[in-house]
Amino acid sequence: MNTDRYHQSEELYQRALDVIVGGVNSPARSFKAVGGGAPVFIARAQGAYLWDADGNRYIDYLAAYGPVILGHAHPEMTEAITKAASRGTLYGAPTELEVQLAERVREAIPSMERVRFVNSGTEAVMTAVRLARAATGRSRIMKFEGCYHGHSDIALVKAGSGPSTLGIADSAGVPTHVAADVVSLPFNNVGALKDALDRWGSEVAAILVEPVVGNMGIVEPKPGFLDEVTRLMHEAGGLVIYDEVITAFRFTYGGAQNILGQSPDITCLGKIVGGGLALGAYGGRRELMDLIAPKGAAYQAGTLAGNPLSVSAGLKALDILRRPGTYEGLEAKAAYLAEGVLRNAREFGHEVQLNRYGSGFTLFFTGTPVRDYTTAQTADTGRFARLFRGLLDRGVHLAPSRFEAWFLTIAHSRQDLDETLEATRQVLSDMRG
Ligand code: KE4
Repeated sequence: MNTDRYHQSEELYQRALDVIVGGVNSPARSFKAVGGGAPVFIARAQGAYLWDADGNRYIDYLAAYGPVILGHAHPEMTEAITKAASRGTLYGAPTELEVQLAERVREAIPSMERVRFVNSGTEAVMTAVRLARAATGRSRIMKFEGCYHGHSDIALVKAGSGPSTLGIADSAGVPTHVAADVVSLPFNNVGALKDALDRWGSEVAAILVEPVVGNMGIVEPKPGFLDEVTRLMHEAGGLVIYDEVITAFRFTYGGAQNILGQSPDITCLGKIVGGGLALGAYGGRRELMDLIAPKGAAYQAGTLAGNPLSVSAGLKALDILRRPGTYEGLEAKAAYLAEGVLRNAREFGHEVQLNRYGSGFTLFFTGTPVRDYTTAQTADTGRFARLFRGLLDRGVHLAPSRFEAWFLTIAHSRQDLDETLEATRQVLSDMRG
């Protein structure tokens, strides 16, 4: 690491290590998966840019793992949050704002006939699983290897994102009887699901699905796969939970389910729907959701659930994202950048796969098409780390993991993309051989 360039980050990292475990509040932010050492500590952000504590500017494709689709400190967002804060940030009582956001979410994602707001994607998924167990009277949960659904116990069995990146497929501290309730399956493999349901179909409460996977890198469902998942699960008496924490409002003004023609029993939201503040949501058919307290017996609560500050940010985010041309513009930027990155990689003889879906893409250093976690794991960690570091030194910030995506925002300009392509070209040229 070029310590002059990163001197303040190095200093801050040493201070952080003395008081925050691993120096970070989320393992995903550690640079462990890209050779270790100090992550860059960010001092401020604006539009498509981050500035670190040393004053270095970065074109940002991390986008805080997806939520920052509007770019940083969007002026209308800053105004909305400031105004909301001036009215008090938390009442512990219902507000019209959360009704408005719930109505907007349902209008965008009709399968969410009833909605509940929580504070994170983890909470949304954790509660959706509890709801599915309450609705079916069953406890077994199925999920797909390499997918990540937050850090609740049931989710941390063969998880994606951080745990995969850090090689912690099953987290310490998850009781064996909890892990035993979870069946992990290969994504895009109907046969494996059929076999699992032949064995456990009568015990299964639900299956967790990232409809377009973001946590093993971007991986699309094969044609017909999601239809089969729903058909087989319903035949077995289980429910389908779509984890749209990354995908909701990322690819369209709604969920990936809208694009893919799906209608899951329960949907989980996070990231973008909170406009960059702490907000998650889950929702589904009325008769299912009515099982949640105070109407039903399944409990979910939270001091900050649906708080007016986060909800105000969420409403403003949806206002801006709803404007005509938003998603077409994001898609065009991502296509332009992805094609350029792929062209550069091939020009210098790198064996790569590039999976793009809408405004997110992942470059895998492998000659194997990436369709599931097994094939995603063939991506070379060392080469990704060299790309990551080389781009960081040239002012481009990706997620520090081969299992994440490059995310575009409405703030990225053509010049940003061209600067990124020049930096990528230089790094991929240096990486030859
Ligand atoms: P949060 O609890 O981090 O808000 O959401 C958990 C979650 C649930 N479902 C999906 C599909 C997710 O991708 C996530 C969180 N994503 C990771 C990165 N892919 C967040 C990064 C981090 O944990 O710091």
